[in-house]
Amino acid sequence: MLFYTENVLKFAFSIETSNIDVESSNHDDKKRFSILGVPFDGTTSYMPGARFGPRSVREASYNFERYNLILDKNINTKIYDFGDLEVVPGNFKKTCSNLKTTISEILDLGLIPLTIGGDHSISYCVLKAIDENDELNFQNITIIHFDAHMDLRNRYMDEKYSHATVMHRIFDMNPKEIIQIGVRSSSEEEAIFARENNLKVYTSCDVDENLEEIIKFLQKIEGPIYVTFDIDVLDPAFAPSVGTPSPCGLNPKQTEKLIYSLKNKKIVGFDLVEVSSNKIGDITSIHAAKTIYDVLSL
Ligand SMILES: [Mn+2]
Repeated sequence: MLFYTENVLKFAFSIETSNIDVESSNHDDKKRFSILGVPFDGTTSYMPGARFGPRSVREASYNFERYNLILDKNINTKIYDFGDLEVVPGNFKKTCSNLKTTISEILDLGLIPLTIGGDHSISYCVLKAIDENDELNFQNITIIHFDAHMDLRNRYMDEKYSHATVMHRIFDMNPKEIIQIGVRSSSEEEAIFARENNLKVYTSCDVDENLEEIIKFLQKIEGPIYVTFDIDVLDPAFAPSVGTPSPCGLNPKQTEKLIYSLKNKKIVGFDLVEVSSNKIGDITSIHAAKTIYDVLSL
């Protein structure tokens, strides 16, 4: 790339993907991220369009400065944007297989996968690759799940793999703990499942009333963390372009504080899903890009 040029098809701050050295991301000073878009919305049940998420979020990423004033820090980690996964529209199984293979390759390069969806079903495939990686012990990983929905159904419309079942599939893989934040919509069956299986659930009301307590809880987490962030955790006033909007959600100051509470934590992966913006300047994409920016700034 020439000086004074930028490639808006790649996330802001990313660098050339050629000549990546294989090295470990285990030490914070060597923290390096990959970005991969997954333009798949084959399991969406209400508002389709998450296939446009990766493109819209990348475009919106150019709104932000390399210097994060709030954290008094420059984004100086290496970020490689590999573009979008080759998906098979309408076919979760084939798309998931491609995604798992690609994430495995990214992990072998010693990069932390940062995935832009796509509907929420894709998070399972990213975590499946992490589960199969020899260097990461899945049973030690804490999953932090930002979402309006629990996504804990065992099956949804008789489908095992869906945006609505993804957290049940991840639970089945036996992570150390699942923490849900911002939820406000679930079936009774999901609420009972969460209770019986000791999932830590902070509803959107809990965030309103006890934000500082939740932040303290997150700061105490030990060991590796994977974050799956459904943009519909934000109130539809801030994120209207989503697959399944749900009112009375979080505001961006709250999610910002919650993400910043993960400073100094060992994040082994992050995904941001369900953005279905399809126009430049869409507020949902801007908040999604901001969230990724916050993670890159940590
Ligand atoms: Mn959701």
